[in-house]
Amino acid sequence: MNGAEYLIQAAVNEGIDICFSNPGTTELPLVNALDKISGMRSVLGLFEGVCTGAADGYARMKGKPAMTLLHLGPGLANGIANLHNAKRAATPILNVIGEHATWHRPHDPLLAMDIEELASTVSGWVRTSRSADHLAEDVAEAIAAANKGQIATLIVPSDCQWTQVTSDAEITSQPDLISFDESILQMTADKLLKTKKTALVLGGAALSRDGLMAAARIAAKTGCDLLCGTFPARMERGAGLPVIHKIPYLPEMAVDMLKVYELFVFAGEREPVAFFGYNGLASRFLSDSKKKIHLNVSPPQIIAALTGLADALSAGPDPDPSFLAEYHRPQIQNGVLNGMKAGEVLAALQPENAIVIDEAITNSLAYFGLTAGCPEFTLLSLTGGAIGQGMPCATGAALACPDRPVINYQADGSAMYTVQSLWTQAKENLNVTTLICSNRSYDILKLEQVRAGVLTPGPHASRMTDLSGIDWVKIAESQGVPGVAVATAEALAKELEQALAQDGPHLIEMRL
Ligand SMILES: Cc1ncc(C[n+]2csc(CCOP(=O)(O)OP(=O)(O)O)c2C)c(N)n1
Ligand SMILES: [Mg+2]
Repeated sequence: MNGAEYLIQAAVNEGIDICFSNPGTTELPLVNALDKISGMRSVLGLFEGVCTGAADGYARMKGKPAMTLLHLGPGLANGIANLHNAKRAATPILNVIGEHATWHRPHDPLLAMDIEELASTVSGWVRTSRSADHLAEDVAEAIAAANKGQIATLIVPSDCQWTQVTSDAEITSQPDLISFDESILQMTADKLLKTKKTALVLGGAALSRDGLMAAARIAAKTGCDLLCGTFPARMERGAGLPVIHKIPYLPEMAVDMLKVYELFVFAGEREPVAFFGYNGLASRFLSDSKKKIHLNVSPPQIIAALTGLADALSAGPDPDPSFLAEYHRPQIQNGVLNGMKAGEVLAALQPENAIVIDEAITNSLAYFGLTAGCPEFTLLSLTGGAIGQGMPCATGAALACPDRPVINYQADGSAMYTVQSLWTQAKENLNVTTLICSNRSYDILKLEQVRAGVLTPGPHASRMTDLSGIDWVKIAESQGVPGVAVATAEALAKELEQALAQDGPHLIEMRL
C-alpha cells in the first residue's frame, strides 16, 4: 500500500467517510487512492472555501471529523476563512494538504509557501510528514487530534504519498477530559438558589437536546434564564424544548439585556465580548462586579456537568412543561416581501426535523425570535464571523443528513463568496433549499456606518455597499439548480412549499 492509500484506509477505519476536495498535481496519489480504498465518499468543491465550509457543516451534523484535501499553500489559503469558522465552532476536521516532493521543495517551486505557518492559525495540530517511513505515525496522530474536536492539518509531500508504506501505527483517540471538582456543582447550585436574577449561558453540547433538557430542569428549579451566544455552532430549537434567549449582536442591546443579571453560569460557552471595538463602548459586556461561574469542563463533559448541577439542585427528572416552548407558528402575511415577512414565512413553513443554516446577517434577527415554537429543528450559525459559510455549510449538512430537509437562510452578499456550492449541491443532488435575502446590498455595513455617525455616505463609500446587478435565478440555473424569484410573501410561501416537496436543490431569490 502506498502512503496515500494508507492515509485513506486509516481514515476510513476510524469512521471518516467523506472527503471534500479540490486537488492538484501534488494530491493526485491521494485522489487515485480514493478509488483503490472503498468507504470514502469524494465530493468536489469548485473553490476551497466550499470544501472547508462543507466539511464544517458535515462534521457539525455527524459529530465526527470530515476530511478535506487541498492543494498546497494557496489551496489552504482559499479555504482558511471557513476553517476559521470551523475552529470557532470546535468542529473536528482532518485537513489534508498536499506538498511538493521532499527533494523538490528546496528548489522553491512557484507554488511553494509556508503551509505550516498558515495552517497554524486555524489548526489545533499541524505536521508535515518527513518521509513515507513516518507517515503511519503522522496519520495516527492527525486522526487522534481531529477526534478531539479540532482541526488537525496533515501536510503530505507527494513522494510520501506515492512511496510504499511498510510500518503501521495504532490510533488511540482519547478526549482530553478535565479533572472536574464535583464540589463546584453544589456551590453553583447554592448560588443559583440564593441569587435573585441569574442566567445560565449555554454553548456547544449544552445546546443539544440532552443539554437543553438538563438546563430546563435547572431553570425550573431555580428560575434562572437560559441564554446562548450570538452565533451558536449548532442548537436544537423548537416546541418542547426550553426557550433560549440569544445574546444580541449589537453591544448596546447586549449590555441592556445582560445588565439585569447578578450571576452568570457558563456551560460550554465563554464570556461574551463585543464583535468589534466601538469608540466609547466597552469590549466586555459583563463588568467585573458581576458574579460569574464557569463550569470548566471539556466538550464531552458538558452534558454530564449540567445533569450533575440539576441533580445537585434536586431538580425533578423532567422539567416542568411550563418551562418548555409551546407549539406556535407565525401567521403568513400577504403583500410585498420584507425581511420580517420572509422570516415569518420560513418559520411558518419549515418542516419538523429541518436543518436551518442561518447566514441571513441583518435578516437573522427577526427570524430567530419567530422560531421558538416551531416543530423541533436544528439551527447552525456563522460561528466565526467570516462570511461565505452558509452555502457550503448547508451542502455539508445535506450530505451528512440526506433524509432531513436543509434550508439555507442566506444573505446575498455573503452567498457570493462561495456561490459555487450550488454546483456541488446539483452534482450530488442534495436536498438544500436556498432562500436568498436579496437586498442587493451589504446592509449591515450601512447600519454600521449610521452607528458611526455617517448618515449619508459619499459616492465612493456607497459603491462599497451596493450589490445591484446580480441575477440569482440565472446563477442558480447555470449551475444546475432550479431557481425562481419572488417579491411577495404569498409567492414565497407557494415556492417554498413546492421546493420542500421536491427532491434536490432549489434556490428562491427573495427580492426584499
Ligand atoms: C470573510 C469576510 N469578509 C468580509 C467581511 C465583512 N462583512 C461582514 S458582513 C458583510 C456584508 C454582508 O452583506 P450581506 O451578506 O448581503 O448581508 P446584509 O448585510 O445585506 O444582510 C461584510 C462584507 C466578513 N465578515 N468576512
Ligand atoms: Mg445583502
